[in-house]
Amino acid sequence: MQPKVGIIMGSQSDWPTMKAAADILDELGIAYEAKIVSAHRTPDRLWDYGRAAAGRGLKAIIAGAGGAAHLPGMMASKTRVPVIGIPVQTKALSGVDSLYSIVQMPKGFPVATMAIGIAGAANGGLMAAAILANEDPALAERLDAWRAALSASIPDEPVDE
Ligand code: RP5
Repeated sequence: MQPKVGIIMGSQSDWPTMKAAADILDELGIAYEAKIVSAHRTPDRLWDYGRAAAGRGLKAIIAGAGGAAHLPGMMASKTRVPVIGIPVQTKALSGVDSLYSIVQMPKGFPVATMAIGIAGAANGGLMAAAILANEDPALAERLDAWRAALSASIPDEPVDE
């Protein structure tokens, strides 16, 4: 199936985080691809990916990186496909470095920045699903059902554990 969402990350070491986005897309039946595209180590790959993204039919790109996390912003500069940024949690600065690198985009090239780490990656998958659901009624129903199931799983009262 032609991928509708691109999941890209700066390194193999980002995959345990970014897999949370892939898991959500799997749950919702959304076709995606996952690629290692580093702003620093493979800049030509980044450029080629961004140049081709819209023409290949990608509707959203979920881009995760850690530390000096330039990947989401550089990708946003290269394509009009919406870029969702995932700040990967780092050892040195706990991902605050990643967050600041991704969120502080100059006017003109937005990156929809999620929370640091796995929760942010999962929300990135949900954000991509919401973007696609605007034009896909069947997906909209699946997303509504997913959200309703999450709400239903929350107990009314706490228990001693
Ligand atoms: C970034 O540097 C990557 O996104 C990763 O989060 C971080 C560390 O990469 P590795 O040294 O683990 O490959 O470019």
